[in-house]
Amino acid sequence: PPVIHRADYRPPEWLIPQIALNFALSLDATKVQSTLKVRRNPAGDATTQLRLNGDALEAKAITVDGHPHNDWHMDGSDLVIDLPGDAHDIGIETLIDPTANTQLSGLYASNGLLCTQCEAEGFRRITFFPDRPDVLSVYSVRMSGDKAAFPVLLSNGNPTDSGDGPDDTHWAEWHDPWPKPSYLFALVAGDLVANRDSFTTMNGRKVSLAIYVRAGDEERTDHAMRSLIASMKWDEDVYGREYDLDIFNIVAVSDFNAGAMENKGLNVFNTRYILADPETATDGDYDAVEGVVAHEYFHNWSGNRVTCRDWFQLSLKEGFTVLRDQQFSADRGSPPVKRIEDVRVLRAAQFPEDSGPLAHPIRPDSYQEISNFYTATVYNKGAEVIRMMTVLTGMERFLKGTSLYFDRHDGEAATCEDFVKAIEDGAGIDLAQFRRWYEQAGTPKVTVEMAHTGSTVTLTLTQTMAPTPGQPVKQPMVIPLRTALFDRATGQHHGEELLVLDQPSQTFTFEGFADAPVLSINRGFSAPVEITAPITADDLVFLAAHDDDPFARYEAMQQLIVRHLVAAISGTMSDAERAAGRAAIGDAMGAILDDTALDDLMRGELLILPGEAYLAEQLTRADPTRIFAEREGLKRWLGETLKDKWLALHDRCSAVPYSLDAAARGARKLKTQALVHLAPADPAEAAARAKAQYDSATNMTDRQSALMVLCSLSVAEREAALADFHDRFAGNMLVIDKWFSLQAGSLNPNATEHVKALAQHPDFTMANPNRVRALWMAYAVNAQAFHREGGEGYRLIADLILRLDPINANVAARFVSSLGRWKKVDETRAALMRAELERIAAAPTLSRDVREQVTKSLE
Ligand code: HT7
Ligand code: ZN
Repeated sequence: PPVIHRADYRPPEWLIPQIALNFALSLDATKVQSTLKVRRNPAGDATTQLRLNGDALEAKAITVDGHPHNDWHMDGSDLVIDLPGDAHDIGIETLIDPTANTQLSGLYASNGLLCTQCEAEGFRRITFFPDRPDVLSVYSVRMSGDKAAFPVLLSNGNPTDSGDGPDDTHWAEWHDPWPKPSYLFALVAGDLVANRDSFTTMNGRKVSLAIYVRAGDEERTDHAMRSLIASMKWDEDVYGREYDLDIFNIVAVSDFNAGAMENKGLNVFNTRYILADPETATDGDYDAVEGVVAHEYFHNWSGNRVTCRDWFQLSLKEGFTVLRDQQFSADRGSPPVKRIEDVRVLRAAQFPEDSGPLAHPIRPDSYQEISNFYTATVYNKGAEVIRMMTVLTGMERFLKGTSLYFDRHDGEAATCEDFVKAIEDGAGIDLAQFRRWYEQAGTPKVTVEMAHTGSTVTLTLTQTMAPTPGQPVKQPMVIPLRTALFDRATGQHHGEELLVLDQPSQTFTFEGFADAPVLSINRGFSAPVEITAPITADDLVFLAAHDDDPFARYEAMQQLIVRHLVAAISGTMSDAERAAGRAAIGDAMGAILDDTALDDLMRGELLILPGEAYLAEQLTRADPTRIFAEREGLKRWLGETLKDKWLALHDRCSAVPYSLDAAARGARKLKTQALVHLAPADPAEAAARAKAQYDSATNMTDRQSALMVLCSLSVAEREAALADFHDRFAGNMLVIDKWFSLQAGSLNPNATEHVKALAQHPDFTMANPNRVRALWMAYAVNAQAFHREGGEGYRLIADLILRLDPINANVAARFVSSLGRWKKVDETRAALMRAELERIAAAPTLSRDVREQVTKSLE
């Protein structure tokens, strides 16, 4: 497959200032008549040919300036039309079958509903068009169809007219005044009901809001509506961004490849990120709904008003919008807890990407299939890179930069370089060297040495970065590290400083320390780097108890446990060292459990053990089942040693009534932590408590965590609870997804057998991405099951990829990275994983999506 290079960008040869689309809707044969106003681009290369992208389309009839036109040919799947002049009106008719569209890209059918997904290259599956984000057009849409099947007809912008047609049909017309790229086009037609509200903008525009769902689901949309209204207000208050149409519609669909889509004025969502009520959604689900609703809304400015010049600039909209949604959620809840959660996601999902075969910079240099670049690197590391700008400038100056960016590039298709330049100009900062964050893949490692002589402390910071595919040598990055030095005696520090490391190695000195201080570095996770620092276990215990930066407290606790587990996994630990390491962790956790000054949400964070993926990152190569066993062993030991505290905690928190406030959410989080630690230590006690919690649960958080614990145990209560859960929520797709993932992600030693049986369950289907992810993604990240001896887990995932690829290549390709981690595991497993990748590579037909990921994973 051809490789597309960032350096090869050329401006479009033709512009399409206007497009009129006419859809005659039907589930299996939708006729699309497209009329394009095309104008030669003075800035583009001269050509007499107009190339329009298509994918699985056939051109039925082509006109130029109203006359049938025969001077055209197909080049692969593209339509190439010979044009004599500089300005023409082109007419093209296509016929598409939405029901046959299992890829869920373009126009597809979902339970009788018609909807579109055009990012990144789905519009070319609807009609022939220059399907690239730097071609911006004003869209007028007319659609007609059966009134009973499609009572609701929606598109971008504002409704302009509607009426009845012949034979029980009706029609509607929509006009979007804002020029937009084709990836933001949307159409939805179906039988939907709306939850309606309104929002008045800062300049008095009254915006009608609607969230469309299937009848019966509308009661579960209030949280999404509250989140939308809060997002609209927050973007005005913080970034000065006002909404720009009279209506804002959201539609929730159950078949969707991703989380949601920011189409102009008509966001389309996976139901998972809209529907929430206490009985069916966990606290985590509530947060996810709030975050994704905000994310898509914020795209109205960071993505839609200012869009991307080409797909290499994806992080321009995604990294920035993730940062904006993270800032919003932090303001809505607890900033430190949100920061910890975001860092946990980065370490679990992005750090492994950066150290694996698919590593790429946040602005990639080349791709074969752009869908493969909607990654944690582009999204989450992209957000971290922009967050570092806020660390360097302060929020006030950063916002001057973003205002300049929005003003300067409003209505344009911009680049990451445009963004950086606007921050430089608006915030008054030089980001010349900082730009390397856009260029270089990999997670920098910073090693700290500390010396204390007289009253002077010297910190020597050294940065290194391992080679990544295509980048054997790295240049030094700009790494802003918020740092404090604590006096052991007073428990106070001498004021936080920002150390900016921009050389391979640099020394910083501090005066006024009679004794050697305790180092607290990368506070708030000010830079997305790995730190190795001379902080003893005692000092980590000190910081875990005393650091005034909540993130640093969490980090100290994590480091204390990471160091212990890494030594244990590496087999370099004596029994005495193991006992001493455990004792230090036990004491620190005991203190956290007893600390009355801590709120429960934060306490919950401090008690969570580092994840297996992050532990694996600390090791060059390791047996994943050993990581699992050591982590479980520590958990069991903590369960036994602190048993009375866990029991008391579970009792205390069980008495807190359900509400969505922070205290009640904190209590629920702690109940889970208590059960999780008790389960390996005293399975009978944990099972009894989990069963009682399950039976009396008034909400999904309590019910799900109790079921998770029961699921992990081989106890009689397990089967009964699973059967009850399935019966109780039969027909609720999102909750049945939980039923699948709880079993597939379970610590239960028989998880692989359970997964094989679940794949045959009547509720399982390969046609629904949520269901596929619920079963198979949960399994692929379940290390003890996926990596079990003999390679059965690898075979199951390879089989899945091969079967799913022809149905939904986009979703299939996302499973490849689990097999691509072979260099990080022991050699026996590595060989088995490689063999499965080779088996996939040898398949006679593979999508571009899977082929790219498999080929790169084998290199
Ligand atoms: N901008 C949206 C991306 C998206 C997507 C990408 C590939 C395939 C399907 C997709 N659906 C939505 C989501 C977002 O980041 O807001
Ligand atoms: Zn996004």
